[in-house]
Amino acid sequence: MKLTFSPASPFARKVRIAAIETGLIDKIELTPAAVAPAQPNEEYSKITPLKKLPVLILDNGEVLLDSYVIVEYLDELAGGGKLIPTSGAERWRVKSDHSLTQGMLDSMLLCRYEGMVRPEPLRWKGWSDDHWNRAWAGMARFESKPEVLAAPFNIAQIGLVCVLGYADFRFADCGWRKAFPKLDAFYQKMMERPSVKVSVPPPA
Ligand SMILES: N[C@@H](CCC(=O)N[C@@H](CS)C(=O)NCC(=O)O)C(=O)O
Repeated sequence: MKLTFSPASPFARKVRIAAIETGLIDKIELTPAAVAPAQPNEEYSKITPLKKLPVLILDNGEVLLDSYVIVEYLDELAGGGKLIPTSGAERWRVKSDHSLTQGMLDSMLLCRYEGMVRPEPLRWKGWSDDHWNRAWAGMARFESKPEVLAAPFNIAQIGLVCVLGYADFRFADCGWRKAFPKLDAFYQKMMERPSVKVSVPPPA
């Protein structure tokens, strides 16, 4: 299998961590891809009309998108229940928390594009502030849920690791560690896992 990949992408990082944790990383070739808003990439658009990474290209040529689906696929391929509880209330709690981290990453990425990619005269501060506030409110939600931070290792925690790592990477001055000490402790603990440590985005 091939995973379209950039070390800067928090979504690709999530899949990489999930692949390591499920023992499938050796079956996956990380294929570098570069995509950005307002930059056409016809070759890549043939792989996915959304022109986003990551996608997983299966050995039979089928293409799975997006990171939310890919990690579910890997979990099933590894026998199920490794990162996502297989049934019951906990399954839906973990999936919902995973969705929350997904939305936080979407908002943070929009802030990044708005603040650093969009030409300055076209920027809309109220809009990016709104998106930043969503990500921040998501962090506050997780800070108030110690049971989520202490649960058996799961995909929502991986998503949260990617949120916090992306905050360090692109919004280094945002002050999340001070504002959210439980998330800070959580991140430090997660960094003890080789999968998390090896996938920290390189300095920009
Ligand atoms: N929902 C997608 C989001 C993927 C995404 O936004 N990827 C970014 C890179 S981190 C991207 O491809 N951006 C290019 C663009 O939006 O033009 C997923 O979970 O995989």
